[in-house]
Amino acid sequence: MAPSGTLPLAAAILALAGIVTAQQPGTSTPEVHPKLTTYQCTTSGGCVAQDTSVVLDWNYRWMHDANYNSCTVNGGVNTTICPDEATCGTNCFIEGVNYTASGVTTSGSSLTMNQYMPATTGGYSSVSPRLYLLGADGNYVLLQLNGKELSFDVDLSALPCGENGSLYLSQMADNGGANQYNTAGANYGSGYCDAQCPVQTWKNGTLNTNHSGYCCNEMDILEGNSEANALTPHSCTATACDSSGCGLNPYASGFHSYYGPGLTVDTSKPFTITTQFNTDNGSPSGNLVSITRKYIQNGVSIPSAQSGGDIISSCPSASAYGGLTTMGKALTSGMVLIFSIWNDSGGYMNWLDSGSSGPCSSTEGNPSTILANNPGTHVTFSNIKWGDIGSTTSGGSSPPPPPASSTTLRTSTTTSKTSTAPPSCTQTHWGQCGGNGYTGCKTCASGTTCQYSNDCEYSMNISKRRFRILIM
Ligand SMILES: *[C@@H]1O[C@H](CO)[C@@H](O)[C@H](O)[C@H]1NC(C)=O
Ligand SMILES: *[C@@H]1O[C@H](CO)[C@@H](O)[C@H](O)[C@H]1NC(C)=O
Ligand SMILES: *[C@@H]1O[C@H](CO)[C@@H](O)[C@H](O)[C@H]1NC(C)=O
Ligand SMILES: *[C@@H]1O[C@H](CO)[C@@H](O)[C@H](O)[C@H]1NC(C)=O
Ligand SMILES: *[C@@H]1O[C@H](CO)[C@@H](O)[C@H](O)[C@H]1NC(C)=O
Ligand SMILES: *[C@@H]1O[C@H](CO)[C@@H](O)[C@H](O)[C@H]1NC(C)=O
Ligand SMILES: CC(=O)N[C@H]1CO[C@H](CO)[C@@H](O)[C@@H]1O
Repeated sequence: MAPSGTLPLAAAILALAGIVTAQQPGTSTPEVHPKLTTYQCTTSGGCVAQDTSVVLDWNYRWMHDANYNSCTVNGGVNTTICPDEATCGTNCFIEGVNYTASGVTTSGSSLTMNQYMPATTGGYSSVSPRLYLLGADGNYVLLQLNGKELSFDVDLSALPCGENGSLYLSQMADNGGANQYNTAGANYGSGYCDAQCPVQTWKNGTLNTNHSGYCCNEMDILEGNSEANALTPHSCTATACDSSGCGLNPYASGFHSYYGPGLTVDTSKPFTITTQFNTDNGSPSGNLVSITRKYIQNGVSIPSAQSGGDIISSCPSASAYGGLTTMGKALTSGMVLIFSIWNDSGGYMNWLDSGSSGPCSSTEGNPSTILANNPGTHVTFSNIKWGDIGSTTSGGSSPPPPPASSTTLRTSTTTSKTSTAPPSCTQTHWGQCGGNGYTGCKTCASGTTCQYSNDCEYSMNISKRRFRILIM
């Protein structure tokens, strides 16, 4: 039977964990963490499988008192049950979750997360899971990535405009903030923090009576969908963060034909993303000086869109927070690996994939549009590996050499857009407007811009979508 209400949360959780098979049916759920094999790699020893699993965030769970009354009400708490931290900790029990119903499935080294799941009442409900990587010891795995790299495969083909499939790091406590009021800790997904300093009902799993935020360093390795992606460090002090961050998004950098379905990084198929945290002395003890992004697809290494590589080597917006040096210290002490899938009913995820950030219209990220067209929208992360620089992938073979005439085309995109052309000409839609050695007309017809097309030509766009279909 359920433990009496006089037991502290500590004893209650232990009791729940010990008697899961004796719970009253339908009133509580055992917490069974889905296994997700990950790999730690060294240059000398190769990659070694880790006994890891994922745990769903604390806020997604049912918390109730001994009479099965919910401790939470409409975004806050029932103040009779939870007048203060100690009483709340004594009165409340937190439940396990059904991971399948929460949109989470794993198989070997692969994790799939769904935005929507069929509802028992018909239709769909938005489940939008957020998960943390848990070690066999019941604490979060702390990834120490300063001077190291992280690689994973991702399949974003089923994530349309408006979705945000994320794999990122936050500097959470490895025990989820477990204390005398919160003995469930990391095993029940407590302790979330990030660089938006979220104000949560529970802070570190303990009632947040004064509604204070919980700021921590956040390293967004991937926030993306099939149309756009961003790599963004967000450094923090104890009480404030670089909330906007200094992101790297190929589309926002002007490379409109680099990332997307059928493009150079073809998001209609899985690909590998490697992110390297480079230090000034090349070792994990050095200061973080740059972050490099690499892509491999079909075993072939994909050259960066920009000459010099996709690299973040300065972060002006973070100067008040110690910039990359702060992030390097967080990566040295260790950060928790987080997976999530989001939609955005307020802003339609325009910050990620619309306007100057991506090709999506400002409205197609409306969750009701996504639900109508893509109720099965999901993201799959697999083969997560971290360790010495160069140890997590075979590197990918070099791409075939491009035709000699196009070798420097990529770097000339910006030039072709901005260079002034003879004023007497106007190029027509789809006409060439730039490129290596091109000296012809570069003036765009009204309503069009000159955009990188492929390694052979540049052309005027009619519409972004038709333009992209043409070059596929
Ligand atoms: C709060 O909890 C008390 C005690 O279990 C219960 O009687 C009351 O109905 C709850 N209030 C709400 C708003 O759920
Ligand atoms: C978990 O949820 C899935 C999907 O809703 C359901 O099929 C399954 O029976 C549930 N498992 C348990 C143990 O209740
Ligand atoms: C993804 O986008 C949503 C909506 O803007 C945002 O709430 C969420 O924090 C983003 N993910 C990460 C990892 O920041
Ligand atoms: C969260 O808990 C950890 C571990 O107990 C602690 O180090 C950290 O200061 C706590 N953070 C907050 C904001 O309570
Ligand atoms: C909020 O409460 C916590 C713990 O009770 C305390 O450490 C913190 O200083 C408080 N913050 C504010 C802004 O009052
Ligand atoms: C061509 O692309 C530019 C930049 O993306 C956009 O502002 C313009 O509206 C497009 N032209 C047409 C006709 O769609
Ligand atoms: C965070 C967010 O905006 N989530 C929304 C996802 O879409 C569903 C509807 O499909 C909304 O209810 C959620 O609020």
